[in-house]
Amino acid sequence: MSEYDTVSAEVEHEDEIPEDHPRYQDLLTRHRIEKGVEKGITHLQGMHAEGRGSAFDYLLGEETIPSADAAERVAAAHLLLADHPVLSINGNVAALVPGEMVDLAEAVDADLEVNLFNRTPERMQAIADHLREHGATNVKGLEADARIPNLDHQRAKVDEAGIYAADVVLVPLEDGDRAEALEEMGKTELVIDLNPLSRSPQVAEVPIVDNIIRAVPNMTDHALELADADESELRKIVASFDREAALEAAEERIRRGL
Ligand code: PTJ
Repeated sequence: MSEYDTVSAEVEHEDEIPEDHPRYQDLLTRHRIEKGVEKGITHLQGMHAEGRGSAFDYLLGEETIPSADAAERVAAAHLLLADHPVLSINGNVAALVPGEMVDLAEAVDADLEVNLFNRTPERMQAIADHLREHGATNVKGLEADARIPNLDHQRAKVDEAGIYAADVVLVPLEDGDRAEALEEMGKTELVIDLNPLSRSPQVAEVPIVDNIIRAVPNMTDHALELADADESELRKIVASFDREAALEAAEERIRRGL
């Protein structure tokens, strides 16, 4: 199939997208976001976010670059070392990688917490149900009995026993001010974002510049591989990470294809 062959926009199920299509991952991603909007999980703005991500992914070569793979291993080590790790879920994350987030949570013994920019009770419930359909047993975020300080919008609403109490938080696909506020609370932040210049990866302890569709399963693989590692080995992996170098490597790849 050539890059210019098309796939019908009327694809009902993702199995209908041919895996040998040169833009398979992009088509799959678009399809999942579209279904997410239809199911009331993903906000319409999530489509814009997806379009931005897709452009960066195209420039990255739609592959996990070596610096991102290294960051995913470091992120797995952080999650394994944490006392209380939490994986934050928004409408794009829920549509793109629901089962994969459940698998990662299981591998590192983390909580899943729904946290939305465009928060409505209906979307909160739809996302929690969607995660449960994909195997989640305990979904946090609906209580919203605590607030992230210095943040004056809906994303400040968190569970006291979840993100509020977490020491390590995975923050995928968002625009930055919550990432900054969480950092001010002293939490270790792991950020997945295809745009290395976005505020969230810029403030993250571990910026992961990769498509979430590839990043999350790869983090789970690293976590399973590191499951028997002792604490000193995990600490060595964490200490060896250079966040500036990881951001520069991603920017170089995007700007110059290097
Ligand atoms: O579900 P809600 O209500 O919480 O809203 C979620 C969105 C995504 C709409 C909201 O957080 C938002 O507007 O985010 P931004 O500001 O568009 O930022 C999203 C970031 O994610 C951008 O930097 C994109 O490049 C990046 N991104 C988009 N798709 C992917 C991605 N990064 C990794 N993998 C992707 N598939």
